[in-house]
Formats: sequence, C-alpha cells, structure tokens
Amino acid sequence: MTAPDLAAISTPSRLAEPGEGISLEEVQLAARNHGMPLEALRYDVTPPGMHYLLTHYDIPFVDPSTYRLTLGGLVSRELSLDLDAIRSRPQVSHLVTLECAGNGRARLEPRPVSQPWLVEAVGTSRWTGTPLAPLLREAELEGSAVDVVFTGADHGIERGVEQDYQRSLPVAEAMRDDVLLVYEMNGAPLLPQHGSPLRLIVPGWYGMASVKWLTRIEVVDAPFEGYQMRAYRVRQRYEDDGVPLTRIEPRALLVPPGFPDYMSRTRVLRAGRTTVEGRAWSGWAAVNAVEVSTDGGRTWESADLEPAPEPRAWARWTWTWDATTGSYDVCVRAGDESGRSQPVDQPWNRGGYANNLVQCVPVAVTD
Ligand SMILES: Nc1nc2c(c(=O)[nH]1)N[C@H]1C(S)=C(S)[C@@H](COP(=O)(O)O)O[C@H]1N2
Ligand SMILES: [Mo]
Repeated sequence: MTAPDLAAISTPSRLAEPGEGISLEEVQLAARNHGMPLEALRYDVTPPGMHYLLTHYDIPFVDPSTYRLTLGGLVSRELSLDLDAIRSRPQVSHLVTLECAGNGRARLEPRPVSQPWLVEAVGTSRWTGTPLAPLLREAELEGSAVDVVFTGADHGIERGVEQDYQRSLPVAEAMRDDVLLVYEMNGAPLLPQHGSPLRLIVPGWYGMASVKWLTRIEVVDAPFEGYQMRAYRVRQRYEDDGVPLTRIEPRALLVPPGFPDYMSRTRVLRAGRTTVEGRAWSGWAAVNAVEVSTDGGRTWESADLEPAPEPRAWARWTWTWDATTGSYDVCVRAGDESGRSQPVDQPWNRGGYANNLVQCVPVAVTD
C-alpha cells in the first residue's frame, strides 16, 4: 500500500461559502474546545470547569514525576529543571483574563472555517507559578538573543505542516516581570486540559502566546517564524504578510438577561427593574468606559464600572434597566484608556482574529 498523502488529509485554510452551515468537523472542535457559559461572567474568578478551552491537537499526557523543562539555545548556561525545582523558586500569583484571538470568529461573514467561537472564548483565573525573567537571567542570554521560543508537548498537523505547538516572544516581552511559568490554577494543580504540569502565561496577550504543556524554552538570534507565528496574523488575503496578534482588544460581555428558550436560545425577561451585568477587559490599557444599548446600538447609556481587581483581569460593570414589555436588542461595548473601543461593524480578516464586534442579545420582555 502507498502511504496516504498528509497534505490531502490536512484541510487547507478556507472561507465558508455564503449560507454554508457549520460542518461536523467544526462541531467536533467546538465540543473539545468549549467556551465559557456567559452566566459565568458573574464570577470574579471563573470556576475552573467553566473557563474556555482551546487545544489545536490532542491533550498530551505529561507525567509530572518524570517531567523536565529545558532552557537552551543562545545562553551561557543551559538549564534542566524538574517540577520540584520549579516549585521551589519564588512564587507569584496573578489574576489574568485569557481570551482566544479567534473569539467571535463564527459570527463573521464570510466565516473563516476554524474553531467556531461565538463570543465565549474567555475566562479569568488566578495563575500561580514562578516568573520567567529570573530563569532567563540565570541562564544568561547571549548578546545576539532576539526571540525566546516556547515548545509544547502536543503534536499535530495544520494546513499540511506537521509540528509541535510553538510560539515565541521577543526578549523584551519574555523578560516582563508578569510573564509566568505556571503550575497552579485557582490554587489547585493545573488541569490536563489547561497545560499540566507547566504552562506559560503572558498577561494581556491573546491566548495563543500562553503555551501549554511547556517542555522547552530556546533562545534564538532571529525572529522565530514557526507555523503558529505566521498563522496568528491579521490579514485580508491568505497571501498577505499581515500584522502579528499580540495584545487583547477591548471587549465587554453581558450575562444574557432573564431565562432562555431551550432550542432558539431566545431570552425571556419579566417586565420590571433588573440589573444587567457583565465584565469588560482590554490587554492594552485599563477599561474606562462601558455603555449599554437596548435598541441594537442606536442609543447608548453609561454603565457603572467597578475597578478591575488586577491590571490584567476583567472589571465588573452593572446597569439598571426598567424593562417594559416589548422586544429589545441589548448590547454592550467597552473602551479603554489607550483610546481603543469596540466597532459596530465587523472587523473582518481572513483568520477571524481580534474580532471585538459588540455583543447584542435579543430579549423578549413579558408581563
Ligand atoms: N501547547 C499548546 N499551547 C496552547 C495551545 C495549544 O493548542 N497547544 N492553544 C493556545 C491557544 S490558541 C489558546 S487561546 C490558549 C487557551 O488556553 P486554555 O485552553 O487554558 O483556556 O492556549 C494556548 N496555548
Ligand atoms: Mo486561541
């Protein structure tokens, strides 16, 4: 028998045809990589099983008792550490909101065929570990160091390219004191699906940078151009060079008011005074404005914004609604101190990334 053609097995990057439904393969990805139910926006810290998940390939089995992290490449001193050695280093915790760069993709038209996120690819956790920078200093980077490459234990094929999941950070970003090697999530050991036994957390950046099942760190003398570095770019056409994704664009989400119809998912709310609530975040700067609309974005009112518990965590907001009977389209949008805000028209790009189009929820208010 001849060997099957891997390039033919691997689906090329494509856009859905007009009106083309979600495929079984997209549903298969969506079931593995679930979003955060929006009612979980009520919690400061997302309960672990409600945090979103995104794993390109399989969740690898990494045995903590034999686990080692190696740090090599352009360093004077190579390091190889087991989990005890990592755990005995200075411990730091940060509350960090993580969001997938593809959040909102399935609502784009035309739809880039990939993990079909609606808007719930987000969650906030208390991540505990040890800062990366002191380890890099201990290893002593050579003068020619440009990028730090992080390799995960997971392996797969994507658009015809067989690979380990790999992402890099420029040296200056890798040396930021809030970039952590994490072994605990919300005070418990990392769960397998979130990168056990050790993952990177890059606060403020879209999730793709926070490499799970981290096994190797390598310092290199040129910008790393691995598959995931070329893939996570905002481009209009497949051939374009595009702009690399880094920090999270501002977004606010609301807890859908009232209760849902099982199949249509339409919300039903009893008339009267109700508190509309949710969270808002940005990886660029503090969120400084949240506005709510009940008429699909024609008119807006300011919501009350609470201070974020930590700089890279989401902030709670509330808005009081005297809801009278009728049909409404309840929307929310956020802006941050850098002047960034959320568009009312879809920010379309070929990969469906950084799409922070405002969220609107149809609500039927009844007596
Ligand atoms: N090794 C590895 N790390 C990874 C990924 C992956 O597939 N493999 N997915 C990335 C992406 S795209 C996101 S959005 C986050 C998701 O983290 P979570 O599953 O813990 O929410 O992990 C990132 N780290
Ligand atoms: Mo992601």
